[in-house]
Amino acid sequence: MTRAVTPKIPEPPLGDTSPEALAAEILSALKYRLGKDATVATDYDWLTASIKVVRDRIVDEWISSTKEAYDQSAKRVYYLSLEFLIGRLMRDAFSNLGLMDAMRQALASLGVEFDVIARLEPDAALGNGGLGRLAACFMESMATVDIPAHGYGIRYANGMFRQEIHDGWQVELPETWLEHGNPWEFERRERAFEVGFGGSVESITAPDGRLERHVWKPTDRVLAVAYDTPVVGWRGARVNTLRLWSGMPLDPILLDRFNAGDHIGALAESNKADALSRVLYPADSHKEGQELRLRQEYFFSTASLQDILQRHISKYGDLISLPDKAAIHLNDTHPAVAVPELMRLLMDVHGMDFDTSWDITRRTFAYTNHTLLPEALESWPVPLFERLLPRHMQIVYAINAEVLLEARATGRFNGEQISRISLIQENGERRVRMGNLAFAGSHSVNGVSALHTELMKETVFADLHSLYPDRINNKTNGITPRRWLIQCNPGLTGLAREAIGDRFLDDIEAIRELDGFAGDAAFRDKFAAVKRANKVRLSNLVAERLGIKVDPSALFDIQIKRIHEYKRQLLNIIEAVALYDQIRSHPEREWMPRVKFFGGKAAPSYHNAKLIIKLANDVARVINSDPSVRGLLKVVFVPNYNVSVAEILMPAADLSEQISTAGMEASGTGNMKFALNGALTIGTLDGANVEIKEHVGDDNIFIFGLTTEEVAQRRNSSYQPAAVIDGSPELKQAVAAISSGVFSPDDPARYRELMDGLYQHDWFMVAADFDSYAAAQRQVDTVWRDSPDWYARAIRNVARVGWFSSDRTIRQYAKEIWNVPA
Ligand code: 26V
Repeated sequence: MTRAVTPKIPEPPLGDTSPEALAAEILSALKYRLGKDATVATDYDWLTASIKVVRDRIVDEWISSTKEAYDQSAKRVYYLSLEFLIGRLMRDAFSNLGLMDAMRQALASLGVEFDVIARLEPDAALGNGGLGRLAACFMESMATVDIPAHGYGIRYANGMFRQEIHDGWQVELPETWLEHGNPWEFERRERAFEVGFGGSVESITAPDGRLERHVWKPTDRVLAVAYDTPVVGWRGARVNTLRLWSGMPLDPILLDRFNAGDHIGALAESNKADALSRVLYPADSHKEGQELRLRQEYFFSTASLQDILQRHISKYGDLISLPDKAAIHLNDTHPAVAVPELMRLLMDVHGMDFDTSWDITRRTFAYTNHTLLPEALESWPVPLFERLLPRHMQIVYAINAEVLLEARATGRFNGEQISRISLIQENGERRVRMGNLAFAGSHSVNGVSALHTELMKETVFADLHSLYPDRINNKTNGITPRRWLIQCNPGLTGLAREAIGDRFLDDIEAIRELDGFAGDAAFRDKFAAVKRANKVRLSNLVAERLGIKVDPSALFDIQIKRIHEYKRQLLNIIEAVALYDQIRSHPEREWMPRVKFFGGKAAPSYHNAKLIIKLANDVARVINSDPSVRGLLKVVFVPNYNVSVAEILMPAADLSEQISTAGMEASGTGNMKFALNGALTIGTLDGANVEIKEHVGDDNIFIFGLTTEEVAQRRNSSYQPAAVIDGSPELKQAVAAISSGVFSPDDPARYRELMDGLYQHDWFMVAADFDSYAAAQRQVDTVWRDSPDWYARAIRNVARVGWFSSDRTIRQYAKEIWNVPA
């Protein structure tokens, strides 16, 4: 007799998602994973248990996403980035899986408030700014548009520093985000690769005297161990992997000796393995040429490549098909050493010849450039490169010979041009140019906005572009609408759903349908109410944390980004000072109340950036406490700007400050986040502002200042800032006030040099753009006064910037660079 087998009913991918079931699982996680019960659980325990419950649900889809890609022999994308500025993951994962409401209820039934534990989750701040945040948006979008992708980076024990403001000055403190463990990650002890440094290269010759191959014999060796974090796409579409490497000594007994180190410089000289993954270099577009940085770059590049090659070989047997099955993306030049490393692995380990290896390498890599600032273009002194990576130095020379041969063969380049194409900078100290190396080793080189891409062709890469005219292409940046609208602005999301339905949740460009509501008075009122609620939330936070009272009905004018002279926070502060002066000298005029918010970190070694932070705080103190201002102007510096702080500031903004010197901001992505949340932009024709203007329309953005060409012209034709300053009474007055110590009575000379810099060279054209900026600000006031008109413009901004979604950007990368379906 045969027994009837009850067919197994397949579980829905997420299992039972009722609040009751989730509550039971949370209790069980608390008990069996943390060894606690509800009576003794701390808020951190509830957080950890909740994450574990949701992570469990993710694992099935994760395994199946990975397996499916394997079974279908799908081409995979490998995104190599030294930075992933992720922020918190809980809201992201819960919301993308559609578990937000159920988890909220489940926790409430256990007496736990979701928002309270959500605030305890530390930000994963493994990045400095735009470049790192872009990598995080890309990871989420790749999972959303269903691309099998792996991010590769470093699991820094200390990510971006925590900024405190002491007496107006930035103080940097280490951020220990792993203090309470990281419930998202899976440690993969077995996924470990050896990484070598230093030593020498041996040439092996065949019996007939022919050179057979090179063998690198490194002296220092460490292990790179993988830690995996699942990345969930929208509606759980796919779960990809972010694999971060951690340094470990080859010999585990050494571990005890590793706990003492503290300072980057001291650690760099030692061969302590965990130094490699201890700190993120806290510099953004600012030179920090340290040996440890190059070690970090090689460490994560080789570990990632070894991992990729091992996966490829286990599936396909050999490496000839690598370019058909793997697209390896270099996020800036930080992983550019992967180019000679792949060459080394192909030639020295897998026995291929140079030509085949070079062909495979170039067809596999693609490179994105994120900045044209000369001081941020990476290059390494040849002696350092040679000492740490002697075999790679040889390979770089060999690649260079190949490239220069090709260039000379065209007969189109003179000596000067050839020297600019060279991977080695020869004048002065000899250095390896990482940009040229990445360019030469890739089949695609892209910029991050239309303007930036054109400037790449005309400036840094002009000669390489002439040699390889098909290589440079544009991929305008984007942001993930899940984090930057749906999660951070539930009020606006709800309002949009009411008005146009849910389609925009899956296809953000459908938010365009809101455009028709700009003329609808009832909708505008609701929109204004949502904005106000977001401003109230920010006001409460500022009152609580900084003791500053701001009026939510004032115009919220916000500039948040890394502090850098080219981003021109100084222009904004000087305008605040000028406005302060105007308000006091013309009390009869009808001033529109405004709050100027600033936020951002300065590189610890960047003197002027730190001074600008102090100035913002000094100006804030004076203006905020002056009764003659009658509350019409307030200045607030929000400390420790990070992803989570941005999530509160973006939805509360009326005005977005994007005021970099034209030609200097590669793209900007904050500009997109603000517009999507209903702020109007005041900005220069720089980076993606140009394209934002095209999308929102000239009437819905405030453009001012010199164009890129005009900046270049001025710089070339003896720009005289002193004459400009003397010719602008408002500017002159403001500069004089700052310079003479009005805002720094305790140290009147504090800003003398900073202001003298404006008089003497003003490289960033603060003076040249001041009058135009101030006029644009008064235009802002005029529009703000007509509130219905303002909100109509704000609604049009929301409706028209769906294109700046990282889903769109990623689809373009997929189609035009990686050749993968999306
Ligand atoms: C450079 C350096 C050089 C010294 C060591 C540390 C370090 C770290 C990062 C960088 C590169 C900074 C480049 C960067 O973040 N660029 C930004 O990229 C954004 C995304 O494409 C873009 O929106 C911003 O305009 C651009 O400034």
